[in-house]
Amino acid sequence: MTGINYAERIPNNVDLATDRTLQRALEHWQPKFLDWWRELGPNDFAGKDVYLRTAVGVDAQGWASYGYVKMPDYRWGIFLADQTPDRKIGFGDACGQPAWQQVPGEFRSQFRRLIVTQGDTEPASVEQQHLLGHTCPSLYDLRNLFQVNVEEGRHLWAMVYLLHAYFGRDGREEAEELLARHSGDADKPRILGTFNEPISDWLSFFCFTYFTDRDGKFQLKCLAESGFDPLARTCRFMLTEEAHHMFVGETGLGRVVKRTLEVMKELGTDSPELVRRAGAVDLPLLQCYLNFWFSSSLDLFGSEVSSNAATTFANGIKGRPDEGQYADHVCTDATMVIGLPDDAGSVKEESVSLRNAMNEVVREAYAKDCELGLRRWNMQIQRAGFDFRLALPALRFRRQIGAWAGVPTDPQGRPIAREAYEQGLRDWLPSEADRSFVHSLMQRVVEPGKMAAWIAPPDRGINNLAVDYGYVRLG
Ligand code: BYC
Repeated sequence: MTGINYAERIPNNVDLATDRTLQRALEHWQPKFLDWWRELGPNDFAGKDVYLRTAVGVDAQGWASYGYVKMPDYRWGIFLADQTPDRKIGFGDACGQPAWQQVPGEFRSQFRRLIVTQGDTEPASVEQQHLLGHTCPSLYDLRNLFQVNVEEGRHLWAMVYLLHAYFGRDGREEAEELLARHSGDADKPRILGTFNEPISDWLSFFCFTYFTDRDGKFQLKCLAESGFDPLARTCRFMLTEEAHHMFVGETGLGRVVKRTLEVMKELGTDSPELVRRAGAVDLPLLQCYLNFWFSSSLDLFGSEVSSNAATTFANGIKGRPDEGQYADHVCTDATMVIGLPDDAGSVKEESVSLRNAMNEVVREAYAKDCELGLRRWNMQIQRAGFDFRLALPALRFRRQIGAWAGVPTDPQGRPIAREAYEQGLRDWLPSEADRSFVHSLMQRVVEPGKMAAWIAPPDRGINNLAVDYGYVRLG
């Protein structure tokens, strides 16, 4: 089943042609998707050739081919990872029973809700990045933005396929709604908070692909464990594509740090003001951006104590990332100690059932993964001979969802007075002046191989090509 059929209107490896009703329904949705892409996808670049990768198989090796494509001609399709023969459900009350090939009726609405939430984030991110192409720091980066965008479009297809194939009329209606909600729309916003935040500069884009796409990685890993096999297989293949998005974020931020350190060395100072005057992103400013996007992305894991999370785990709907690494897959008796705010403005430790704490388990694993990049960047800073250290704020900082929502803490997670918090936010988050400074750096650079002054070139190009390759033909 690894081969993808590109002869059909909708490329797929699910034998779509054998189900005419489903095929027709998806072919009916396809032009609406294309209309949405033209309106809210990358603005103004529809006629340009972009050096993109396209999936040609679903096995981990050699799954992609590269070539110039005009984005509206990208072959969005339906690609599921190969079926694991005799796969068993790996967690929850049905642990050890055969995985489901259809949605069990009693879990239908829970599955629908998760698939819709997952699906909603994909077009949302494309909408958030609608205008970014105009201020690209290089052709290399422009191409990476577009690669991320077309693949988020494909991830939307992945969820729409599940809705159409397994949820009947409700599913078709939900698929329409995925194109009707829009990021930041006052009346019909996207479902999750972070996906309504504007991404109007490239520093935000790199933070988003570092932090928010990494939430994607963890949520997809949870769903890749699902007892509903088509969902698990879809997510497994999405994870293959997702890795590049996090690469864009990690290397993007690493290149910002590198350039800033070069400027600091040239100037012989770490003065933020002088670094800014020299046209680079000072490290305290980068720290503010990290604070903003990390704390926003933490909310995407839901509440620390969640009956939804307990139910989806118990029912075999959503597992933990890499569920196989745990010894206990049922977790009926296990507990977890969680720090919660108490009435006296302090922290109380509470032992809660592990099933109810599943969101926190995943959030903690995510935060650990986020640390890795910071360690690398701090090494760069240390090697350059500067004292500054970047740090992630605590999991409780600036939360809008869960037990810590609206509870004022400092970036170390210590509860503080509201006034001190409001005052502190001016230093901890990007201010209006910071954002306008970052916007002032966003000058478009499109000569092959050239980079904007605030970012270092990448170590290597795409698919073994040179950094100065013409990744997007703008002529
Ligand atoms: N903003 O018990 P609770 C990606 C809602 S990113 C607004 O606390 P639960 C990507 C929640 O929906 C991955 N609302 O949490 C990245 C619920 O509402 P309802 C996306 C929020 O349900 C970059 C209520 O609060 N995938 O792929 O255990 C680019 C109480 O819920 C938020 C998924 O998220 C929020 N931040 O878990 C492109 C996977 N957080 O239903 C793509 C699917 C919670 O009571 N989703 N709420 O009205 C899920 O697994 C779960 O829905 C959540 C929340 C993890 C989001």
